[in-house]
Amino acid sequence: MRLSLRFVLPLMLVLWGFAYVVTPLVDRLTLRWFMRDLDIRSALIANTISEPLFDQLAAGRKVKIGEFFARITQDERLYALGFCPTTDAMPLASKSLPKELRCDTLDRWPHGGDNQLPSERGPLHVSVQPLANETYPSGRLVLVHDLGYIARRSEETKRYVVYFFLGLAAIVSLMTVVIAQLSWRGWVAGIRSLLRGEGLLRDPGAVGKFSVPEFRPIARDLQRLVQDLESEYRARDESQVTWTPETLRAILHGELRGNDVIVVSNREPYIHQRRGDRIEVQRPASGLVTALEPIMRACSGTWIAHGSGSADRATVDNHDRVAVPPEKPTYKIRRVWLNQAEEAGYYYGFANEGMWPLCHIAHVRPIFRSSDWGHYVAVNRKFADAIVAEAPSENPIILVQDYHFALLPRMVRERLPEATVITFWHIPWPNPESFAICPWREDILAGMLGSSILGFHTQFHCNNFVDTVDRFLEARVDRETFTVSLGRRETAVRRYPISISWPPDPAIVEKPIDECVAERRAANRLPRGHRICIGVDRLDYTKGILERFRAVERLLELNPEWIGNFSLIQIAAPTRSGIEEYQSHESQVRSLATRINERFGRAGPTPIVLKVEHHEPREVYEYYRAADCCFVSSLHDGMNLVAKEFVAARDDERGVLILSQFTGAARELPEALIVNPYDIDQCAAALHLSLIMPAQEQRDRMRLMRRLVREFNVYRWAGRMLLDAAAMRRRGPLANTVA
Ligand code: ADQ
Repeated sequence: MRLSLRFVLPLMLVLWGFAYVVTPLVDRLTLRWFMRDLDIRSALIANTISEPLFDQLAAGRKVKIGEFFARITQDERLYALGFCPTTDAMPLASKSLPKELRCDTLDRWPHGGDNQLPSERGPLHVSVQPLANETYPSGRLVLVHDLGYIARRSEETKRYVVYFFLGLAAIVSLMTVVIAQLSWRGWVAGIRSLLRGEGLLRDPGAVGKFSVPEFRPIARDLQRLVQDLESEYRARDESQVTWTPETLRAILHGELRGNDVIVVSNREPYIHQRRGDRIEVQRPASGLVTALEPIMRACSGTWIAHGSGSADRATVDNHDRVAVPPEKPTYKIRRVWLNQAEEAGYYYGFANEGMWPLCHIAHVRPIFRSSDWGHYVAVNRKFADAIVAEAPSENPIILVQDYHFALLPRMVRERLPEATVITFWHIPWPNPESFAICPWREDILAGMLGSSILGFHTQFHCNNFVDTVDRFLEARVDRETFTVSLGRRETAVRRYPISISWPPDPAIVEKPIDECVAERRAANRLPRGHRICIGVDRLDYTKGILERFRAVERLLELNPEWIGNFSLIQIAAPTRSGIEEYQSHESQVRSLATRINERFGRAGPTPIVLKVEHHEPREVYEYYRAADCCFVSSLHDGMNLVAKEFVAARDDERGVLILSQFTGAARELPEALIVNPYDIDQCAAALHLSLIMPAQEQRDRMRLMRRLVREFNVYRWAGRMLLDAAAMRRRGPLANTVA
């Protein structure tokens, strides 16, 4: 459409110009030229015939003059000829002389004028030339030319001009199209690359070869200048940017030229479950899914994940794909199927009994079985196959998620060397001594170093990773740029603190706070005025649920006024229940809750309300909005999104966040009451403080935390990674050319 407009518009413009401007102009010009020619010609004829004419007149042979004139007018253009010896005589003329031309009316035809005379055979031109001697001092010669040939020639000229202009129009239109294409693609890219110094560095197409060595220093300076300008611009720009799905889309389409993104994670964002003869869609309780789902909605593309739902196979197409979100599909899930042995070995075994406790250091021993490792390797390869099959090009952007896929980056790099692989590690990275106990530590590190960018939530985890590589691999570690080079590939290790989408979905925060408080109290049979603290976690031993309960117990010991007036509502999503350690943790959590409730809850509401079940986000947010405080007591947590969700839910700027110092979130939210979850007395004091904190102080703290979550939302998290990936892709060719 755009192309045809570019072509047709100039064409129409030129034709319009031809019809209304050029044609009349050409007509007027040619007529004037011909008139001038005819006057000159007439003067010439007059000169030529003056002598024979006067000879005839002197000899008195007036009759012969008619014949003489008739012979001359056999010429194609000269139509008639006449001579007026005096002003009142009859003209001596050829028979064709029009009757209107009489000797007494010749003054009407001034010399050099536009002397046209209409006739039956078309317009005629009249020229009156003085032709005198002593005998006829006022003699005049009348020459009548046929203007028909002018019209014929003018038509012919016009025809050629039409051809000329049509040709010109076609050329102009084509050139417009070509220039438009060139200017947007080639020229702009060319100028950009020249600005970056590429043009000076190498022959086009001859990657790695220098054609103009003497320009190299200039090119390098130019490059540095452009890089400085770019980073300055970006730094300035980022501080002013409001990060939204649109910003993210703009980055994707502008900086990355609309490249489709492939996300790979173990957990899928939508699970289809069979309930009787119905199929239900479930959203899993997972921080990773919470963070990445809004990104995929913004960017579209493909999300590759394990199809774990009982109705997952029934809902995919022939290519194992399903479009989601179900209410308004914007991207697709490509499901990878695992058999029971694979799931047991890769997911429950190596990932969750080995890597998870290894990285969290939460006093649960990692278990490493070689059979689990075998499945872990095989499943990583299976996902690598899926990525290669789904890749839309040779150099896609692949976002690999988490500790389930430590080997995947390298496997993908071997198959798609031009791909940009961004790996994000959602859990902590331990110190080298702790990591050292893993029997396959070198394989895991080398696998991760297949990434172009490796992201962690905090700088502390980046440092730990780089220290670990330095200790166990023959790799070059550059601590200034925070890059690791293994073989010929370089991996940038970067901090990207994850977050949640902002603003929160209006549908989950629409219910007024008062209603949320009333409904949640009623649902849990708690009286009016009863104070509530909320805990929201997967039922995982790293989340410090036992420590949280102990803090409640201590609060009631130290401040008995809260007995019967306060409850901790613990929403605990069942997780990894196939693992023994998790089963034992769940029973510990249940029995501790029972013991504390028996101790303090006999007379009225129990101090701990334990709800071991999955809740939909809307209900979780209602709890956040109904609570006086939210207690996050993780023993170790990469970030912890519950803390950020609680802040986002409190648009009334009330409520207190109690936050473990061992979460990544604690580094971003110092206005929370920061606690050591192992210090039970400190946690009890924080609980007490949260219940008596003045409204103004709650507001001051909440306002600062809300500002941070708004600015550093999940779109910024993804946007920063994609911008770094884009910069890396731009620098890629240069990195090979400049030593
Ligand atoms: P998780 O360990 O899953 O994430 P977290 O960041 O707290 O932990 O996210 C949990 C998510 O699940 C939240 O969105 C929460 O609302 C939801 N959720 C928890 N319990 C629920 C329940 N009972 N019902 C419904 N929803 C529930 C991992 C890392 C974290 C890191 C995230 C993201 O362990 O440190 O913050 O990835 O990178």
